[in-house]
Amino acid sequence: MIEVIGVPFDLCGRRSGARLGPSAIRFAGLVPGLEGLGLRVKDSGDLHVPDQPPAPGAIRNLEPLLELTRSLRAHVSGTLAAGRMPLILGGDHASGLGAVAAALERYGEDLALLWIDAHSDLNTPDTSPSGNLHGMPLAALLGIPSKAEASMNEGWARLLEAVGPKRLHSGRVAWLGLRDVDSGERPRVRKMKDALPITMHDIDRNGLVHELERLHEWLCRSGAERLWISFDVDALDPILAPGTGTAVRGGLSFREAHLVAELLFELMRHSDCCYKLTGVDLMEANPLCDTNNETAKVAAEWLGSLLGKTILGPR
Ligand SMILES: [Mn+2]
Repeated sequence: MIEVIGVPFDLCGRRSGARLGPSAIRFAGLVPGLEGLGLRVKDSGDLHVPDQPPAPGAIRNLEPLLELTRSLRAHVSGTLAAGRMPLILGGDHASGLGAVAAALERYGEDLALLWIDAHSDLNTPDTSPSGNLHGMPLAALLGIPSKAEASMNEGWARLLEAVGPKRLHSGRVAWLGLRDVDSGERPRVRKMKDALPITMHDIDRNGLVHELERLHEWLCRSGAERLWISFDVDALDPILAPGTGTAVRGGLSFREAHLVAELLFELMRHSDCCYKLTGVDLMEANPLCDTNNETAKVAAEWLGSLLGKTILGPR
């Protein structure tokens, strides 16, 4: 059973509008599409999110994110405990933090994270060029400390506390689609020797299938038995998916994106696959930047491919 949870929150991104993402993805036919694959889907609607930011503190809109992270973490803990697979619709990328935190709390070292994104999201308040928390969720999950001024560090520590007691191990993080990594993030990615950063350069150079095989082998070697996939629609090329606040050219094509989803499904459907899909989030779809809801349509179709849709039906 899949549980769809909308998180209409966009106070931690550069532009507002991603709060409309969950509706746009539902309008694109997500739920009937999944049901058409024979999957059981429970749509829990949208989580209540804080809509009015309080006076800005040292980190912009930290307070509403703290509240959201705690409530989403509690909700998704219940989803996982009930044996359902959470499918989170965002929202800016910070809005999914509580969901991955819930999986981390439940599975610990057994959890690996595939971060499909143009960005590495490894900033902390001291390295972020924009100060926007949507570029920091992975740093929060890893527990990377902030070395900024005291009030910022204190706010950051409160966010790490909201994530929970467990920290993601660097050997449990893979990226796919990287192409816009800030100068403060690059040394962090390089330092994470046991992580797997797959950049657009790697995909161009070696081919997507080769890179996915490398991902599969890395996952099996990691020992993690649970996989969470976080998909930021800015991983896609903006020609295909213009509806996002942080578009970066040179992203995955329509066919490449579907190949990622189809191959992951093919690998994970085998009972002897060493890892199992435990949750998915689909973030940063912003209908205010979109054309005819194209980005949400691609997102809904992509989720269909990840969960078993193929061109010629079941094999
Ligand atoms: Mn991104």
